[in-house]
Order: sequence, then C-alpha cells, then structure tokens
Amino acid sequence: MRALTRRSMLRGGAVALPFAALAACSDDEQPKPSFVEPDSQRVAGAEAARNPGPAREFQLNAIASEVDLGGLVVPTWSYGGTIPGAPIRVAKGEQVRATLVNDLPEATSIHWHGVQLRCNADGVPDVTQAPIAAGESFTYQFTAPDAGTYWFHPHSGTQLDRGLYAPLIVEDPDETVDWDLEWTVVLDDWMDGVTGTPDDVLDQLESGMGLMDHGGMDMGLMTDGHMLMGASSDILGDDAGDVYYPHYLVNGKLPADPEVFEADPGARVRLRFVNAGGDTAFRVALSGHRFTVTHTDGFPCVPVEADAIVIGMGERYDAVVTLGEGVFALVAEAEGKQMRGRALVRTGTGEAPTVDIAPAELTGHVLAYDELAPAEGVALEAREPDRTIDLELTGSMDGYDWAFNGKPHDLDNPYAIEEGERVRLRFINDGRMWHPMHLHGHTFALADTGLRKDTAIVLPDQTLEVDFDAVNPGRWMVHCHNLYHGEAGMMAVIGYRD
Ligand SMILES: [Cu+2]
Repeated sequence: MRALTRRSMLRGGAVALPFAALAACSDDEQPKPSFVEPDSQRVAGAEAARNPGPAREFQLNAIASEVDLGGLVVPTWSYGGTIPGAPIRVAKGEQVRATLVNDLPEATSIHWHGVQLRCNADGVPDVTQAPIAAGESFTYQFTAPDAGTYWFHPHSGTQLDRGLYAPLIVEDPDETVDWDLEWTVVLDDWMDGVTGTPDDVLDQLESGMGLMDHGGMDMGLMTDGHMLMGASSDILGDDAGDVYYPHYLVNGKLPADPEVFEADPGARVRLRFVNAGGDTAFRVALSGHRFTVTHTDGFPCVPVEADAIVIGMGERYDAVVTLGEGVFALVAEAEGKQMRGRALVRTGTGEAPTVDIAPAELTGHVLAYDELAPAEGVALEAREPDRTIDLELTGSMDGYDWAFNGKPHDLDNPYAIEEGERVRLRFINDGRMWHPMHLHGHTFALADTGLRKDTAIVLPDQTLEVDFDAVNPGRWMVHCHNLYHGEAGMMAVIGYRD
C-alpha cells in the first residue's frame, strides 16, 4: 500500500488536529503564526496600563470644498475647510476622543502619526480597522502617553497629498524647555486642484510615462507632466524627489500671501515644524536667526544650534528662537527642487523680505542626525537586540516598484516579533534614492546615537539601524513616508505574536 503523505492525508479529509491548521497552506508551508489582533484583550490591556486620563472630545469633518491658499482658490479635500486642519491639543496622559465624519466621496481613515497609541486607533485600513466608508463616521479614542509635536492624516491611498492633515500637540505640564510663545509651522508640497490630483500623479509614476533616459548626463532640473527629474541635493543625493509641485505652502499659504507671526522683539518662540509633504524634504531657516533644536519627532534631545534643518516627510522638529526686531522670512526650501515656501515673522516696523529671498542661513550650518543625542530621561536603556529584522529598500524609478525585500504591499505576512523584545530594524538602502522610514506605534532610537524618532531619513548607499522596545502589542505598519513610494508598495507590517 502506498504510504500516506501529508498531502494525501489532507486530501483524505479524515484529519485530526493539529493538521487541520495546515489545511489552508500549500505544500510544505508552515502554518502562519497568529498575531495580536487590534481589537484584542492584549491591546486593551496595554491601553489600560497607560492609565487613561480624561477624554477630550473633537470632531473632524473630512470634506471636499474650495480652499483659498492665498490668492489661489483650489478644489481639494481637507478637515473642515482649512489647511492645515485645526490643531488638536491635549495634555500628556489625556485621551483624544475624535469623531471623524467622512463627507469625502471615498473611504478614509486617520493615522495619528508618532503616537504610541492603542493599535485599534492607529487608523490603517484593513490592518487596524475597516475603511471608513463615504458618508460614515468613526470615533477614535486613545491615550496620548508622550508629550510632543505629532500630526494626523489619512492612511488611505493618496489622500495625504490633498489638504487632509493637521497638528496634534501633546502638552507636558512639566516641560523643561523655556519659551514665551508657540508657533506650529506645517510644510506642504501642493499640486491638488492645480495641475491634477494625487491620484493622477501616482498613475503617471506607475505607468513610467515621462521617464526619460538621461544617459547619465546631468541635465539639470526638468519636468514632464507630474514628474520631476534632476532634483539633486548635497544632503539627500542626486534624486531628492520625483514629483513636480507647482506650489509650496507654509501653514496652507503661498509665499505671495504668507502667514505673518507677530510678536515682540526678544520673545522666545518655540517652533514646531511638521513636514506634511508627499514627496518633498524641506530645508527650513529663519533669516537673521539660529535655531536651538530641542525635540525630534516629539521627543526631547540635547539642545543643538543650527542655521537650517532638513526635514523629511513625516518628520517633526521643535526649535527655540529669540526674536530680533524687524521683519524676517521663515523659508522652507523644497530640497533639490529649487522652489520655496515661506511665512513671515514681524516684531517691528520694516519692509517684508522679498518673496524670493534665500536667507544665508539656508546654506549655513545644516543640522545632521549625528549631532543629536536624546535628552536625559528619554534614552532607551542599553541592551543588545533580541531580534534583528532586515528591510532592504528595493525598487527603482524605472519600474516604480518600491518595496521591502522585493515584496510590495506584503501586509498579510507580518514580520513577527514577541512582546518584551528589543527589536532592531536594519533599513538597507543600496539604491540612488533616499527614503524617510516611519514605524507606527513606537518611537525608536537610532542605534548609533540613541536619538529618539519615529521617522528617519535613510540616505542612498546607507544602512540605518534603529532599535525599539516591543511594549505596544498589535500590528504596526513600517513604511516609506514618501507617499508615492508607500503607495507603490514600500510598506509592511510588524506583528506581535499572539
Ligand atoms: Cu521611499
């Protein structure tokens, strides 16, 4: 008699456990590990351990409307018709209870970028929740355990590259930084309703239409439809961005009709920078001033002085300045793209700097990661990693096939970790393009310096190692915060084993 193979046993149907678990697998495959579910008791337990404080109520209406960018009225999508949306402010330890009413023509979601929150409030459709259909509402409720500068945006298709973004500020009553006034500065690259929609851009990028062969020659900056070629940066490399944007905004305003921040000379101002762009790193500077950088992605660092800061998509920096007297330009240069956004600071009389001003600070001392160290009290304790996950940043402009380890959109096969582990992620970039890598639900530490971040630039030909403690059970996205790279497939899930 022929020996029973596992396969024939499965076919036979008379299968006892544990083989039943294999029934869904193909030949020789191990059963898939099971992972903590976002709505599980494990997630609820982690949230309870945060000792949730009082719940603060907010309502967010995602709408399609016309918005005035400062002399240019565009049709777009936003929270409540303003760009950025109204900021949400809570104190550390309080709960955000925000009801999103979706009046958009398609499904949406909200991701609370950088917050170590309960997994089922993380806002990733089909990973942590069902998509919020057009016409539906959904209430997010979560504790904000760490003070700092955060923001929120959809995690649905290309919606982030419309006007759907706003700051989330978590205040700390025991903050050690000393300032008189606060100014949140949100940076964005803008095409929606002007040259097309973000979906049009993604279509062109994925079709490969417009890609010209430079033959290795430096032809300078060129555009073709929505595509940009030749955007080179001494910081980010010779491919600083792929998308042509006709405008760059600071707090939703064009350079010709900028926001004006008014204060008294001598005021100490805490700037909270957020890069809400889709495909643009911004180099920010304030004419006539130096920044004292105090926070990276919400977490305090040892203060460092700099003339300019390059901010990747999704990153945040806080910096303090003591204002001089006069009128000054806060300039956000689109790195490598030869265009700028701006706002103004007015503390006295005088002419506003011209629209095209390029302050000397832009080419002064530009902050680098290796100058920064975590503040005392927020450094991870020294510990060898229990597990290392290699994420090779694969793909190229030719196929627009961005992925991790050659596997695009591999959301059904999480990289498995165990609660309590120290996990190291190795972002391996052998390509020509830089990528801002973002991990949900955790604030990692750069392995070299310990600097705390949740979004970190990985340069061409660089391997960046980051460590985090697996203390927040659930399923968490790791992805490129270049919106178009993420949508093309550079996203994956890290799952806590059940
Ligand atoms: Cu990328």
